[in-house]
Amino acid sequence: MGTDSSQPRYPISGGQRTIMKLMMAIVQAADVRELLDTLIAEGYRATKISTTGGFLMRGNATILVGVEDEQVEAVLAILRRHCHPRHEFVSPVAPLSEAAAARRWTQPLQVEVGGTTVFVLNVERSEHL
Ligand code: 2BA
Ligand code: 2BA
Repeated sequence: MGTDSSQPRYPISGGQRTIMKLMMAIVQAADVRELLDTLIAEGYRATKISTTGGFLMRGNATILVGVEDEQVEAVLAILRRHCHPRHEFVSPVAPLSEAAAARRWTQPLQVEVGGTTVFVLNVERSEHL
């Protein structure tokens, strides 16, 4: 990674933090553990929110990582490494969303889920209070 993970990525004490981007990554449940372990081992801070995919209505996770601008690419590289695309078969009797169910499938449908969908948002201000 070329960074020294023994150094904090931003001041640990209270006050204003230098986070400039909030990365929101929607990841499959199977990838969460390894991904979080790696992020923390590499010295990033992260928060996991349990979420549900609107189409398949299956549990997934949204990982929030607040970082400095120049760390975005490194976190994307970690996400690429740990979030694996998988093919899922969706049975017509599965509890799909109403919109999906309205298509009235009679055959199992194959969808490719992930690796991950990532949103990178600008952060106006970040405080540790
Ligand atoms: P789900 O909404 O449960 O979608 C699971 C997978 O089903 C998707 O994988 C995609 O392959 C397929 N799919 C979703 N909507 C579809 C549709 N209207 N028609 C046909 N196939 C459809 P991914 O695209 O990899 O998305 C995985 C999960 O990431 C999604 O779960 C959702 O929770 C989230 N996600 C993806 N794109 C998003 C977005 N633009 N905004 C918010 N969440 C998103
Ligand atoms: P705090 O820094 O007050 O963070 C509390 C919780 O806020 C974190 O829980 C995490 O869920 C979220 N959080 C903080 N900064 C974040 C960021 N940049 N991006 C996304 N989420 C963020 P935990 O991860 O369980 O951490 C609990 C406490 O452990 C932290 O309190 C901090 O005092 C300490 N800590 C966390 N990571 C550390 C590290 N790498 N080195 C030393 N101490 C750490």
